[in-house]
Amino acid sequence: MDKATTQPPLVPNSGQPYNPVVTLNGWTLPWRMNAGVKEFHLVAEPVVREIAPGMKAHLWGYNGQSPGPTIEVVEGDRVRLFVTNRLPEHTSIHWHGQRLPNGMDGVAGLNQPAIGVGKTFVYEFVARRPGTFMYHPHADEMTQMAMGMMGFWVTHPKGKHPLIDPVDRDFCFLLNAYDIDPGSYTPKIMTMLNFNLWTWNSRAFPGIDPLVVRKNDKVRIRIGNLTMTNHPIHLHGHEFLVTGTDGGPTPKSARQYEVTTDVAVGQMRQVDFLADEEGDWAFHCHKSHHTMNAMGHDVQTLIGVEHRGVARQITRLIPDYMVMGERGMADMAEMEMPLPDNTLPMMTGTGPFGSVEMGGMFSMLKVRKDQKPGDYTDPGWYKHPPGTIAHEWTGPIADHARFKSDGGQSMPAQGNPAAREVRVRKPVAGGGHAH
Ligand SMILES: [Cu+2]
Repeated sequence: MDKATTQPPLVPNSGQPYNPVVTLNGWTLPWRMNAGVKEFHLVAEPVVREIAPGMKAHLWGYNGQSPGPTIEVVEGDRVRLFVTNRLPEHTSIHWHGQRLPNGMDGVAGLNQPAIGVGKTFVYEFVARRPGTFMYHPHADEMTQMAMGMMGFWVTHPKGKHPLIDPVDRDFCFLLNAYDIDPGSYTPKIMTMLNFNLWTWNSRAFPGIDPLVVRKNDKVRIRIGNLTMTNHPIHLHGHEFLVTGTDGGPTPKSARQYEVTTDVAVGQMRQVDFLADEEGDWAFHCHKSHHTMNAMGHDVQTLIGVEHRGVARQITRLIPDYMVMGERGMADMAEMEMPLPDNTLPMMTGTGPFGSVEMGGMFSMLKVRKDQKPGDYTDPGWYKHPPGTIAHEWTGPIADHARFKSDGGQSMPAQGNPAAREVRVRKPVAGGGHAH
């Protein structure tokens, strides 16, 4: 694998047949059959991951990438996994969600000795239940997860399953997050909650590929969360059923239609839907800070502040000074603000109607009637039928109902408007924020 784009599904050429998944901005790990055992080889090692065009991160991952490649097996398969450690410290792998012998569960110190630097360990077990799983280290976890060590695992059902319907397209990806200061490359591993890059498979919008489907395809999306917070994942234009969780397929009586499903930390969610509405449908985390990239989280709110005079004085001290947030943050997506090297704009992405003003955990479900079966290539922007786009109204407008608040539309100034206190921090060479 030599690129960060979504690879077509890996159709099995040995072992039991199944319908393979498509890993968003990722790929499936090939295996080798050895006397009826499926053998995989994962190599834990430092990697460089392009988060989106214009930004690369120095991460740790597997087989050259963070997250590692997806592992796909079939219920009942005997699986042998070689794990080689090329990290600067010891590691282990936990097979999150699997039924397996206790000594194969991968918790260093508890179930096995840690895998020392340069060593190879072997794990072996039968993939007993079909479902959606993950793998990640269970040794110096705080560091190794913050550095991007994780991967997806799908166990397909053996033959027909009463609770797992066949689908036309089956996507999977992991939710992950990093704290990488603007202008730098390595995540801050001590960060507990305040991450600044919210990613799917270690990619941020506009670096996340769209999920491309054919109209009337039955679509499945599997999502695993290895960040430190929950993510309400929201799909536009369709309703889906949560058909599977960490514990396997959801009983039919417990399924309900939703347009947002919360994926808590350490959880997996599998959703199914019929893609029967053509268009480019937003698909994203509903926490609005999670659809933004770094830079913006610490900017002061200046909506309603009249500070042109102050800005002129500051500009005399700092020629590059730029007022942000006075009219909202939409300017950020359009203005040519000088950014430190290796830094993504806070809000970005160009659509057919202008800036999308998004970042982080955002992509699109692209539904097209003329998309070929098995074709995952981006069809470009949706061509809307005439008369179906919201547009400017220039005709007469009738009086509209509204609440009349005290003070009209804005609060009257309080206190002495002449007194102002201003704090200025000069931008530092090589990064940092300008306030
Ligand atoms: Cu989120």
